[in-house]
Amino acid sequence: MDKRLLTIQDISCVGQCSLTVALPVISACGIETAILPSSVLSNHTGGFSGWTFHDLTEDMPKILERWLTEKVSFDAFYTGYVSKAQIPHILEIMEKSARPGALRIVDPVMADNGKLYAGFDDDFPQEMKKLIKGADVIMPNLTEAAFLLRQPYIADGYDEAYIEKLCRDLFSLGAKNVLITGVSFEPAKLGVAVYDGKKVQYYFNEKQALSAHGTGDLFASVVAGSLLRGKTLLEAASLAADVVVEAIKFTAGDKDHWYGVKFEKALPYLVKRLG
Ligand code: PXL
Repeated sequence: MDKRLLTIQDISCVGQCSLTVALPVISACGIETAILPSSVLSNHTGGFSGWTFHDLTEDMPKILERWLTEKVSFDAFYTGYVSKAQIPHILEIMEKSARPGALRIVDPVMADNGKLYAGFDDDFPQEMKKLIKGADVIMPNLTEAAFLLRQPYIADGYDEAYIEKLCRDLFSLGAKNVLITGVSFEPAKLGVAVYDGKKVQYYFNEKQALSAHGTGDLFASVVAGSLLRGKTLLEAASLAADVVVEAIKFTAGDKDHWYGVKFEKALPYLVKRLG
């Protein structure tokens, strides 16, 4: 039977993030992708002056009930931008519709650059720990890692010992593998740290001048799709970082395109790299 992944995150109708990235990217990886929209927004909340927000929490148990009647099941779950109230529903979905050995991939989307996103309460990071416990892979950025561990956010000037302690502390929240994004030990390089409970491994690229919205979702989607294609976590993370760099290169220089990255143009590169 072919692998089927369920991704749970919002539809930001415009803005190249969350489901409008995850669905095409994971599909391009050759993986059947089912979606459960957590909410529908007119546009994402990062840089626009406002947005509409339609919450879909109430639909979650009804959708699960239908799926169970139809015997729908999944080989993997990948969660992104969700609300506090949705976490118990998501846990139930993962429990009741998992195929044997199903992967739980959790991107604890909530914050960046030292700040929680608009609409997330201070207690959200502690609720997110419920999804992290039992996850196979978690992918916080440095801000999210700090919020989860109730530590101050350190933007730069840290060393390997700091990152390795973050990895161990996040691992002790109950995730089997930890992937930290946005790691940089020297100004010209940006990369990721991957920890499996034994050793921390790194992958770096040349740092791009443009820091764009939606790159976290692009990264996480490539990781999810590549893992289901049988890549190791370090291979998946390295490919995902390379795809993000490609997408940024297509976007840089277009001032009108401030709201996201042109990931569509990096899809042929992704497909080629996956073979
Ligand atoms: O890219 C993360 C994300 C997802 N969904 C919505 C967002 C954001 C980040 O701001 O606003 C609605």
